[in-house]
Amino acid sequence: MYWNKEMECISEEQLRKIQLERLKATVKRAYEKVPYYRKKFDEVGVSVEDIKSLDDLKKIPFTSKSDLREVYPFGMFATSLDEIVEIHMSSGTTGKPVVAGYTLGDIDVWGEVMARCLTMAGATKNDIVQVAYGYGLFTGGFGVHYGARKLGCMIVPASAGNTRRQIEIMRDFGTTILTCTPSYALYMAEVAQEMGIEPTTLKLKAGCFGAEMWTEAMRTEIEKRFGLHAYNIYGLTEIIGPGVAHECVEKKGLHVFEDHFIAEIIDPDTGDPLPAGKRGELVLTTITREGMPMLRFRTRDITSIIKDKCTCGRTFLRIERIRGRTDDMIKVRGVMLFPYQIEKAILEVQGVEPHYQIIITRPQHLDEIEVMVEMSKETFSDEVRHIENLKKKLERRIEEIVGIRVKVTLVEPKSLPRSEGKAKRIIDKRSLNE
Ligand code: DLL
Repeated sequence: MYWNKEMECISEEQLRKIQLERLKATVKRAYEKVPYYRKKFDEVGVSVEDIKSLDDLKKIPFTSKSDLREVYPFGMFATSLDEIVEIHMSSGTTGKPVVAGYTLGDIDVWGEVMARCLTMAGATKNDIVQVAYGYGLFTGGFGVHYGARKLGCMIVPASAGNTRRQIEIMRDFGTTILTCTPSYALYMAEVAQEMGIEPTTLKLKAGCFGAEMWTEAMRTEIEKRFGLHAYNIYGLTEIIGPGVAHECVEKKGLHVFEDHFIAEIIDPDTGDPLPAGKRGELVLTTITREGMPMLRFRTRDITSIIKDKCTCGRTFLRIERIRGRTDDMIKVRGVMLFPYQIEKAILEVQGVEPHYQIIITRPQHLDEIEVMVEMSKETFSDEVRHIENLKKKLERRIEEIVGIRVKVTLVEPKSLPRSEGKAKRIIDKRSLNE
C-alpha cells in the first residue's frame, strides 16, 4: 500500500523539520553554484541566512519558464557537467525548450517518487507495467521506468506510438498497469475495438495517466472502457518530470511528495500566497535536487491545496486535479474559459465521443469559438433532425457552463486527429488572421 511508509505517513512536525533543513541546503547550493540565483537574490537583497523558517520561502524570488530559457542550455545547473548523468527537455511549443539535468542522486530520487506513484496505483513487483509515455527527451517514459524498476516490476518499455502493437503486447503479455496520457489511453481503447479486442478483456487493473489536463468525466470514461482504475499523475520537466504528485486509492486529489517538493499556491496576478482551498497558480520548490535546484518555480498550472487529512494515511498535502494553465485560458469577450469546462460538457451529453478540438478565430475583431466534436457511430447514422438537436443541446450545455455561446460542429467519427502523447485541444488561429 505504501512504498515508503515512514516518509509518506510522517508527522507534520517531522516533515516541517526535514523540509526546512533541505530548503536551507538547497538555497545555499543554488546561491553558491548558480549565478542566475545569486543575481536574483542580490537584486532583492535576500541572503542565504535570511531563510530561517519555512515561512521565509516567501522572500525568495520566483523563477519562471522564461528565466530558464534565458540561461539555455545549462545555465541552471548547480553541479559541474561531469556530475550530470542525464538530460531531459520539455516539448516547448514556443521559443527555446527547457533543459533539465540530473545527477545520479536525482535519478535515484526520481525512481523513489515514481515507485511511490506506482505503489499508490496498486503496483507491486508482480505487475507488468507497460510504459506508453514517450521515451526520449520527454520525461514520461524514463520517469515511470525508473520507478517500476525500483519496484521490481516487469517493465514493457513500449514508448508512445505503434498503437496496434501496444494492444497486442497488452493482450499477449497480460499487462496489468498501463501508463500513458489519458488521451492516448482513449485512443488505444478505440484501436483495440477496431482490432476486435474488447478492452475490458485485457488484464489491465490500473493506469497512471497524466502529462495533460483531463477531467473527472474523462476518468470515468477510461475506467469504463478498460475496466481499470485510472489514477492521475502530475509532474513537469523543470521540477523532475512525472512523480511530483499522484492520487492514492481515494482518487480525491494528488498527494505532493513534500519531502522532495514544496508546493504553494499564489494569485497569478499579484504573486501573493493563497490559503488552502483557494484556486490559483501552483509554485513548486525542489528541496533535494542536486543537478538543477528549482526555487519557487511558477508552473502556470491552476489548482488548489487540500489540507484535510486523507483516509489513506498519507500526511502529504494534496492538490486538486489541474484545472488548466494560466496560458491556456481562453479569454473571449471578457469571459475566461478553460478547455476542461468544454470537456465536461461534451462528456455529459450522450451521442458524442470524448474527442474534441477547440478552434478560436477572430473574423471581425471578435473572437469566435468553434468546438469540433466527434459523433458516435450511432449518432452519425441517425436522422439529420436528431443530429441538429444534439448540436443545439451541446451548445446549450457549454453556454450554461462557460457563460458564452460557442458554435458546435459535429464531425464524423474518427475524423479528428488522435494523439499518442499530449493531445492538442486548442487551435488558436487568431494571430494568423490579424
Ligand atoms: O508532462 C511530465 C509528466 C509525464 C507528467 C508523464 C505526468 C506523466 P512536461 O512535458 O514538462 O512534463 O509538461 C508539464 O504538463 O506543467 C502541466 O501543465 C501538464 N501536466 C502534467 N501532468 C498533468 C496532469 C510532463 N496530471 C506540464 N494534469 C505541466 C494536468 C498535467 N496537467
